[in-house]
Amino acid sequence: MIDALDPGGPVNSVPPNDVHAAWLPPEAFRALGSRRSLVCGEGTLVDTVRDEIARACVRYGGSTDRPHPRPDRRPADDRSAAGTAYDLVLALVPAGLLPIAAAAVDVVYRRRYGAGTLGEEGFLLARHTEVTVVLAEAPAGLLYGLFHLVRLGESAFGLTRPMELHRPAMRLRMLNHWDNIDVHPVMGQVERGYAGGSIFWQDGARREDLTRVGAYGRLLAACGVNAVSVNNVNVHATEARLLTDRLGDVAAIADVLRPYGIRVHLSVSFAAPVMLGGLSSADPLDEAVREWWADATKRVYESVPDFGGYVVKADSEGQPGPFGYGRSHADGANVLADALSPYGGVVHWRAFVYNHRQDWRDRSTDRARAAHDHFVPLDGQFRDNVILQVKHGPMDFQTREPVSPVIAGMPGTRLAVELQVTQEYTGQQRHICYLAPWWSEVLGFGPWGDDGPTVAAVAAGASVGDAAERGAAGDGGGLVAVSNVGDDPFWTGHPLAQANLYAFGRLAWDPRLAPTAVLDEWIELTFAASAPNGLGLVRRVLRAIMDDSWRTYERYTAPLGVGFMVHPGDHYGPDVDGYEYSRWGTYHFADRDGVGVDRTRASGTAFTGQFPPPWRDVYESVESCPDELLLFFHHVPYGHVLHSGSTVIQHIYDTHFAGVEQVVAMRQQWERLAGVIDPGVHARVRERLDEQVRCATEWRDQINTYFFRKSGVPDAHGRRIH
Ligand code: GCV
Repeated sequence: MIDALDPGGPVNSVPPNDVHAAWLPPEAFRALGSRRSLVCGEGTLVDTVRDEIARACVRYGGSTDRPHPRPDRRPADDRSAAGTAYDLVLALVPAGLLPIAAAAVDVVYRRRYGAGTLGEEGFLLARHTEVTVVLAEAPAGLLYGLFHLVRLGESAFGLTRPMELHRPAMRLRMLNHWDNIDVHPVMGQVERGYAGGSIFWQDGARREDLTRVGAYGRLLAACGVNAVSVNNVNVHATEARLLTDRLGDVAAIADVLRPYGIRVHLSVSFAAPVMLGGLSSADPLDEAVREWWADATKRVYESVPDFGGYVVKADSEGQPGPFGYGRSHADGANVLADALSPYGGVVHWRAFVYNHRQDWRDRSTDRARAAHDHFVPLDGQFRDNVILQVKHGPMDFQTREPVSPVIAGMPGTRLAVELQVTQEYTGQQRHICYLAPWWSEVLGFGPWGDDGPTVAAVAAGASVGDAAERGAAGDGGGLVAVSNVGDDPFWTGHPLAQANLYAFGRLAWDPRLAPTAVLDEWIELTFAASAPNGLGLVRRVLRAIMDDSWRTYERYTAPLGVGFMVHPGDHYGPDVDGYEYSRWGTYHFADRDGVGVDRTRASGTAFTGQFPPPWRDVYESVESCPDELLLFFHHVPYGHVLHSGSTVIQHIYDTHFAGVEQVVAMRQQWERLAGVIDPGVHARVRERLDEQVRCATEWRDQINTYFFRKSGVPDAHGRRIH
């Protein structure tokens, strides 16, 4: 828990005292707060930078100045009014006269990169004549520069530093909240939320006190997120009204997030013209419907001038959509896009459209194919301000899936890739599962092979390598993720799940960052208060526990990419046949001879044909298909020999025994931190690790027993199977 010091001022976004400080404990600001700094520039976000530094200075004895109001009275060198030299200058350029060090860095910047290179969000960091200088051309850049300094700590003030230019690879770095205003009878306050209630809504109303939302905005800015949608994509009756008579709630949230450069977006119902406007239809080609959207959107911008746009789940899992009127998803998305376009807003239109009432006997329908079948024929038909939001895998955030072929299939459409930070299928924040290694694999994947653009480049709308060199994000749809935050004192239920939220923001800013480096950053910031010797131990223990935790989770749950062996409904814990005879299109087809889904062109659903070369052929062939996806693409006998040399059945046994052993080892490692870190954090993680050991054991025993009973093949090592 933090001991917050707040000197007042326009920004009051430190979390309340009973809320964990996450990656911004006061100690993370020690290096900044003990320096003499000058902040040059005007505007809300520059004020935020000033307030952050001022707050740190109150605690750590530094000082912060504004430029002298009369430039002619400015000291001739980099000295404060009190006559002492500045250690740090953060400046918006061009912004009148700059202190000497900053002016010198500015000259080099212009010569080397050219004015305008930093853009809306970039910043430059340099060290000149013992002064650390951060320059930006727009206020958001200065804010991101500030948080970069926080990450660097003392090393920002080391003797020398080469000049660094930072710009985000993705222009849009967005979190979707699946938060309901009313408590939903089945899904609760937050759908798939594992961290308590919503920070925005409570029992049918907006929370009066939005301090927590401000603190959230501050955490998000510090890892690079710049957009948040505030309500569930399943839009129920009360939530639909956020677009009209509850707009004041949206405006109040936007006011609190604005000082941290975060724009608010809204999930809307496609049927809003009927539900809210009293029209008889929501047909996107009906003129009255177009006018209704245009009017409603105009009123949104009157309340929230920097409103980001709409998020839409249409014709999906019971949500209304254009199919109801015989129209295409391009027709549907474009009517909203036209309404938003005069104000610069965007529509995030989700590609998660599939038949959720499938007959399990029907072998001709394959849910994995659905998004590609529906959307690829529409490529080129969407307006420029439509962003098609595609889940990274073709199914639904299973522990292992191939990359969705839609990402390679729509060169004429802006695409955003959707990740899931909330751990719906990855242990629900009761299990430790650091997701950055997985996301990093996805973002670095080349849908056209190793020589083509990566998934990250498609989402960025530019080559990511180029973006780093030239500092130019393209006009891609960016990265979106479902948030894992709630009103839990630790924000994410499991304190270590904070690392996933942090890592999402950092990878959206720079997808090339190594997951281990991001984990280290998070550890250094979050545990900054640990004694210097303690921090080394914390780093060693957390890396031992977290680095490989996604693969550990994969080992003890559904094997070889097959997916959906979870308990139906709540999706927690094992239930091997729970979805086997259901309507959701989620089957593994295990029988006495083998297991897996035949998605080949030769004999199955032909899903492999949705991929461009080389993957269409790599996945098609049982010989070349990667082991970890084998059962996603093929139905194979239990005796099939993997590339690893093991048989499928022996692999299942081995990984499940190993997975549980690894969790037990994680539990032991954690004990090394007793007395080293905050006791509250220690106790919460210990309690969750106990549950992880229990649940992993249950997974192991159910999976192993199920496949032993199906196959009759004993474990080669004679271990206990029930
Ligand atoms: C918000 C999965 C989840 C649903 C979620 C849906 C979606 O099916 O289980 O809770 O609904 O994905 O992404 O829309």
